Amino acid sequence: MSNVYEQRVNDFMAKVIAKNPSEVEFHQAVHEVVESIIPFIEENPQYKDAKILDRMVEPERVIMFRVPWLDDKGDVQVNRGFRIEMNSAIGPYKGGLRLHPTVNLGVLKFLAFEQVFKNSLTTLPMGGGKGGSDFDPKGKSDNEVMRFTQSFMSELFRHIGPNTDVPAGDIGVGGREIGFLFGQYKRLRNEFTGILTGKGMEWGGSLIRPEATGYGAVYFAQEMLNTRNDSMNGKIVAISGSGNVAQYATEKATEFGAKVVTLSDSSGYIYDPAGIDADKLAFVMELKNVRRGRIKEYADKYGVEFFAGQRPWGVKCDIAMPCATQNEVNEEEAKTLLANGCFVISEGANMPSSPEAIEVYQNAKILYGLGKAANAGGVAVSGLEMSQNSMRFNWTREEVDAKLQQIMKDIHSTCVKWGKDGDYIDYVKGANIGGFVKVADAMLAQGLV
Ligand code: NDP
Ligand code: 2IT
Repeated sequence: MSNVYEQRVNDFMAKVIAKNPSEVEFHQAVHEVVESIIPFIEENPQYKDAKILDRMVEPERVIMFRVPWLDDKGDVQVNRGFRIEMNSAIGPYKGGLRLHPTVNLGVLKFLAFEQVFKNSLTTLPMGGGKGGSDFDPKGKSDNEVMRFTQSFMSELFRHIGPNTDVPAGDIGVGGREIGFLFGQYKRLRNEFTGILTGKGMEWGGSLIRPEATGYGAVYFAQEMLNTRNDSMNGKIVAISGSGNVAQYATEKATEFGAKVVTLSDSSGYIYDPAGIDADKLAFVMELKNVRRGRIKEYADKYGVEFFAGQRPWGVKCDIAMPCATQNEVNEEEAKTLLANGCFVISEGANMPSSPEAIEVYQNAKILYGLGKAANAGGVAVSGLEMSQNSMRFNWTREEVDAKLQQIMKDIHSTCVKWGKDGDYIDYVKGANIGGFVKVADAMLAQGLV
């Protein structure tokens, strides 16, 4: 980047940091985007004159609220709830809810900001939002989770709606939580409408939504490999996490002939050099989704190694798929991955690579599919769930999967269109500019809002 652009980026970031002190994840997400966008808007002054970027880093609305609930002992607990309504230029706010003790305003603003670009890339009419709470679902009973989610929805319901804001799942929010949230909304409003996605099949859900993020991240990896006349077949894959995204990334990668050798949770990772086949994955799904146990049990059951307190990036692999959380790959780990032969990164998680790690990938010109492109399959199928709810109709598994595959191909093409530089495809630049243009043009058309 030229010195002039670098100065502009630094000036812009200084304002963002001064205005949003201590929101370090938000600064990181904005910095990555403005590095791509500032050179672009210098050449496209209509965006610069209308201060589109200054407007995009300011949420349209932030809702913060008290969530009191009773635990099983009868004691009062108090958590903080949030919904960040970031941008509605191209559709209703759309994005997940995260329940994790690390949730705070800065984390959710980073996620909501990323979501604006990601949703634009899907080609579907969805704005960007994110929400959640610092509630920790770990170790809580079903009844405690229900009481918490009912209290959370007792405030959130007045801010959402099928044409206003449509939340979904994220870390700590799966089918169980969406069910409780939906039930409470219906009770409060006396309305059966598509105000959440990720719903159960019996009550307005879409086939393939649970699978969509993980499958989509594998489809995106496959698209990247296609550009080098290569494929997933025969590749060794390291995956982090063992939740929704990691599980279905494992399933699809295995179906495509790859061998997935790691999974993890916040306690450590398992390394299974023989590969996590369908039977072993069924065990993981029961362990994580029903018994809500720890991944270490996999090592005990299958006699493989468990590495306590470590992340899986030291193993030999061709493809790495971080599917747990933000900043879970640092510079050293990125270097280790590359030294061990890894040449494809497809991010199921949001912002899992640190800025220094991204620099390592980019300098080495490996295939780096960043989260807002690679993991957009989840929200894309959420968009398809909204369409099906509006039509009061359901597509088949094959129909939804075909649409998901086409969307991932289209996202890849958008990244190539805006990010191709000679033989190299800069997916960061491609996804950021590709996501930006549609939202920015809509904002220009809608006047000063
Ligand atoms: P889940 O709650 O189903 O699983 C999360 C997994 O990540 C668990 O294995 C969890 O381990 C691990 N994890 C979470 N936080 C940490 C942490 N701080 N350190 C180490 N491990 C951690 O969530 P999802 O699979 O839905 O989400 C995973 C990632 O994918 C997130 O970044 C999310 O934003 C992103 N994403 C999700 C989409 C979706 O549709 N669900 C769509 C697009 C992106 P443990 O159980 O020990 O906490
Ligand atoms: O980060 C994400 O894209 C999600 N958690 C999914 C959002 C959604 O609305 O399906």
